[in-house]
Amino acid sequence: MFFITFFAPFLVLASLISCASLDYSQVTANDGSSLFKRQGQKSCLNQNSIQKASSLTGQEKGTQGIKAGQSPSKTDPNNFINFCAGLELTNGKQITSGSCNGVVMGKIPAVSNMISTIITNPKPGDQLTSDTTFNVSIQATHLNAGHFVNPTTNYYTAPQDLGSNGDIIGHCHITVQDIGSMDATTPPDPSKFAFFKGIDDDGNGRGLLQATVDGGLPAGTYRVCTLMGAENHQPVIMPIAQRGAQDDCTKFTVVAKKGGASTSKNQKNGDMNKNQAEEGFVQGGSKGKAAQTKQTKGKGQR
Ligand SMILES: [Cu+2]
Repeated sequence: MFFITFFAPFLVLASLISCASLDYSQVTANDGSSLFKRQGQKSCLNQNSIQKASSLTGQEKGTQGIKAGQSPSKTDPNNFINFCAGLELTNGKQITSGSCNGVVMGKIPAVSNMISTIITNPKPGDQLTSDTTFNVSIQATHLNAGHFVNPTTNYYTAPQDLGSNGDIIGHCHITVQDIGSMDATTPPDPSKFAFFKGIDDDGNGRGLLQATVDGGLPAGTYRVCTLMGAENHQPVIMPIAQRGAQDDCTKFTVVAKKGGASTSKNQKNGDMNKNQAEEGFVQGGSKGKAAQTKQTKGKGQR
C-alpha cells in the first residue's frame, strides 16, 4: 500500500517525461524515486523532442521519394545525442584540425522568411584602384542582423534562433579572395583571403549592410562573397532545398595605382590568423585527434 501511494505519482511523472537518453529498463519499482531524479535531469532527451525519422534510413520499402543512387541515411533512435562521444568536441572553439559539434541545429524559418542577399558594391566587373579604401555593400532580406556571440568561446554553442518576426537572428560575414582572373577555373583556397569582416551591426536597419575595406587591395582579380550566419556564427539553415541562395558573390578587378608596390594591409594571402581579435581566435586540436579520425557507422551505412 505504501508503495502505491508513495511511488505512484513519481511513476506517472516519469512516464510523462520519459527519458530517451537513459536505459531505465533495469530499474525496479523499488528505486522508482531515483529513476524520477534521473529523469528530471536536464541532460535527458525529452520524448517529445525525438525525431522518429532519424530512426529510418529513408530506403525502407515503400518510402516516398526513393530514387536510384540515394544513400541510406545514418540512423539513431535518439536524435544522435551521443554522435560526438569520444571525439574532440567543438565546445565553442574554432579548432583548425576539426571537431564534432553536438548542439542541435535549431529553429528554421518559414519559406516566407528565407534570407536572400545581393552585393550592391563592388558591382560585377568593377575596376577599383589599388590601395584605396572602398566599401562592400550588401542588401539582405529576412536577416535580423547585428547579432553575434563571442566567436572565441561560443562558436556553434547554441542553435539557430528566430526573432519575433520569424527571421533568423544573426549576422553577415564577407570574404574577399584573390582568384587570379575573371575566368578562373581553380577554386580558391578557402583558408586564404585578402580581406574578411564579420559585419556586426544592423546597417540601416533595413538589411543594407556595409564593410569598409580600409586601405583597399593590391592589384588583382578578386571574388567577394557573403556568408550569412546565425548568432553563433553557423551558416544559416533554411526550410526547403529548392530555393534561391542565401548568399551572393561578385567578381571584380583592382588596377594598380601608378608607381610603387602595394601598401595595402590586405595582401592576397591573408589567412585565419589575420582577424582573430575580431572573428575569434583559432586553435589546434587539444588531443591532436580530429573528428574525422573516428568514423561513426550508422545502421544504414554501407
Ligand atoms: Cu560570425
